[in-house]
Amino acid sequence: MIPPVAHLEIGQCVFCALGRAAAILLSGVFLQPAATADEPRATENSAFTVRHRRLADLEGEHVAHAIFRQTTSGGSIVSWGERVLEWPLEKPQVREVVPRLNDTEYSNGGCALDVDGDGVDEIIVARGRSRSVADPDLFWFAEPAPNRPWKEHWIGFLGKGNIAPHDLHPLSARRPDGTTVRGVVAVLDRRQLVWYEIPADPTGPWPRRGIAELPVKGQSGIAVGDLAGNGRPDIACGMFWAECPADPTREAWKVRRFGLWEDGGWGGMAKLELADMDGDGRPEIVATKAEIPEGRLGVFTRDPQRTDGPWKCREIEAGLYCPHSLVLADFDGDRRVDIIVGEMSAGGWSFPLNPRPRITAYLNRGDRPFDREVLAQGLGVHEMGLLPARRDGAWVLFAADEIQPQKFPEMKTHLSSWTIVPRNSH
Ligand SMILES: [Ca+2]
Ligand SMILES: [Ca+2]
Ligand SMILES: [Ca+2]
Repeated sequence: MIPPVAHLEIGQCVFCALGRAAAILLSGVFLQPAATADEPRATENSAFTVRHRRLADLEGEHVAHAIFRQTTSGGSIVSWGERVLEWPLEKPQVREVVPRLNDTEYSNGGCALDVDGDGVDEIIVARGRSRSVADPDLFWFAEPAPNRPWKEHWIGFLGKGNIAPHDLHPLSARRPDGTTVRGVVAVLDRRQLVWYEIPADPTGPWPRRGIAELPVKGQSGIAVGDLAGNGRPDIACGMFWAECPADPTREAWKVRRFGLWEDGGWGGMAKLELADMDGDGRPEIVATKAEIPEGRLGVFTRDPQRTDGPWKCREIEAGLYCPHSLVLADFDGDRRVDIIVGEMSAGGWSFPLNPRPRITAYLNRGDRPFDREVLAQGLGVHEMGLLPARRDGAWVLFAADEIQPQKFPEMKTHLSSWTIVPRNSH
């Protein structure tokens, strides 16, 4: 049994729903000022106050990923690993929406996407055998009506072996005839970039297309955006990016390297996000070395004089432990995009336990060094997410840690949220 969620103070937040012109009023997770030992004490120099709330204790259950989903009533947090769970934001008590199935588990990579265009997000994720998600199939899961059991739809067989997508992301591109192709891009076996197109009848199999085999294995992390500056959705993965051609369904995608992180094969296992960090109108690639101790955080900027060469890397931090969480937004409201990074308690390989995993904000000060502030300490996070922006200027992060019971049987899974309130908003 999962204990019920602790008391939550329900607040109001406003955000733009996918594809909707009007903002929607959403009852959000807005937490009572119940400080825990996990939060560094705010000082008069702190940019934020932070309120932590444990949403669920899941004991030894494996949670690979938690994500925000747009629902009919506003939004929810959805997690997957051994099964699929959901916490509606207006009443954040856990619901099992897809039960366990025989010795199968769900992939790290997955996304929320409105597959059928009704304004409500479905979940797209792979399922395969055992914790390694071997021989995976890709599915989308839909809630047919509020509080009804979810329905499973098969998309396709991804392939044999331990190739489950570490990352999977929505991808939408225009064809030369003006029509739009919608679907998802996934990285298989940390090397193969493939995409699946939503067909006219999304309940049937989805056509699959290869995008590229990356030149080096061990690449992960996906971010999608216009990196070439021609309005098309390019795909960054690991230390490479694939340039979307004029006809994304018929022409070849060109793969280039943007970063030189190697680290004996670990450096390409990144977490990536895109944003215009310097305000020049072009996106940068923000990256962490997600899977290793001594992980780095850097901002990669394309050199307009060397369009084919590696991008300039501005290193922001070194010495992070498995920084497998990276979110970008203007957290302090000064119109510059800031960075929040979260560390894990234990990576998936032979590394020691991290006794004090941190969630750290890096506040963008333009040409001056980023201001650094530890927001929380003591609970690891993996694939941390961010709820949609609120009108009151506060932000809500949420995440579970990924336990490694084969090495550290005492590790337990928790789902938590952290409300961070900029001091200058009050
Ligand atoms: Ca939908
Ligand atoms: Ca820029
Ligand atoms: Ca800022």
